[in-house]
Amino acid sequence: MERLHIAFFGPTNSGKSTLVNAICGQEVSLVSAVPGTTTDPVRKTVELPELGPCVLIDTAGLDDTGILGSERERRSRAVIDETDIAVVLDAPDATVPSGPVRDLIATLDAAGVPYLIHRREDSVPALLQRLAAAAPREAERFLTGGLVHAGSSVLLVMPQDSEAPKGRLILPQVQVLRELLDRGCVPHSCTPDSLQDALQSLARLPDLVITDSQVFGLVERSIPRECPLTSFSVLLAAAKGDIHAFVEGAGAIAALKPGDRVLIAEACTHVPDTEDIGRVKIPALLRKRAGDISVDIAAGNDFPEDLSPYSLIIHCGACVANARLVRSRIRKARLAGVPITNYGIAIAALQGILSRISLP
Ligand SMILES: Nc1nc2c(ncn2[C@@H]2O[C@H](COP(=O)(O)OP(=O)(O)O)[C@@H](O)[C@H]2O)c(=O)[nH]1
Ligand code: SF4
Ligand SMILES: [Mg+2]
Repeated sequence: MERLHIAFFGPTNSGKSTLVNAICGQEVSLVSAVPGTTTDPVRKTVELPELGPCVLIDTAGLDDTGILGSERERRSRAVIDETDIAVVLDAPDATVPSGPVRDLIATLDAAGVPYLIHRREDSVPALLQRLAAAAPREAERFLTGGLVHAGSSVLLVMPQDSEAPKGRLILPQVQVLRELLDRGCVPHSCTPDSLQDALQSLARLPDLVITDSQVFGLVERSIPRECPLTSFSVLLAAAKGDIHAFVEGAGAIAALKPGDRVLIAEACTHVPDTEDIGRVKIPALLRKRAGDISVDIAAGNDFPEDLSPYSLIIHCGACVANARLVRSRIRKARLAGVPITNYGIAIAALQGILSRISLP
């Protein structure tokens, strides 16, 4: 289940950090009467009885230059992209919303982010109740959607190469595995090297094969045509974002030509390694297809304001981000008229096997 992202916005010293701390019942952010104590957004993962699993995001104060001012405010504004619901505070003496708060509200409205106004005299339990009533809740969806049912035999192909973290599986693999168990399916797993052995050990063909997208082509060639095939990133793309927008966006790969610019957008700032899918593998595949294209990387919050230079945006699987963030980026891409796809879909398109993929 996705954590509800609740962000707290307001002028400096309006009491954002105090409120976040009161909700958590512990010191999360440094509270001080000195303006500007909270410089970077501070995230706190909490489980609230009224709201379930949440991420509370305490932001830097809006100052008199409004939300378009400093770098610090730019970072606060990037928070809007991942906000499911905002809590807006104002200066204690404000009787009508101050200029920066009006700007903020206009920005939230434009981004389609619901918000509540909180005043100092309002109690924390009352705020939590209002949040619970107003928070957008997505119907709980399965990553594997209609691709499986109770009793389905599912083969998971999971390379454990140098990119795989030592001693554990990555989150999408763990999530899918857990979901299959919850749904009464029978998951089997192997690495690409042991795929043939795995198939032979099964009494019948699996009802579904889910592979890491990096070895999609190899797996596709190794399993019978009638065996449904998808990838972890396709399942995640469908849960986080808009699979149809991504499939449509992947159509732009065929039109790429030398000199075009492609943006690789990553939702987090992980430390890339020599086999990094977004920084190494996808650019290599694109250049093999389209010649000398240039590739820009935007990590974490550095998603560019101006998307017009790009012929295509390829977003990561967003494993540690929420659906709201990916959807707001899809929205920005649409507004700029730039096609957007994601890693899993792009790789499948580059390998000419997009039509082979079963969508959840
Ligand atoms: N009286 C009163 N003081 C508050 C309240 N909330 C915050 N403050 C005080 O206002 C100052 C700024 O609070 P802080 O939470 O750091 O504001 P932020 O800049 O918006 O994060 C601190 O001295 C707090 O103790 C409140 O509800 N009532
Ligand atoms: S959020 Fe994106 S860039 Fe970060 S680890 Fe997950 S898929 Fe990779
Ligand atoms: Mg603060």
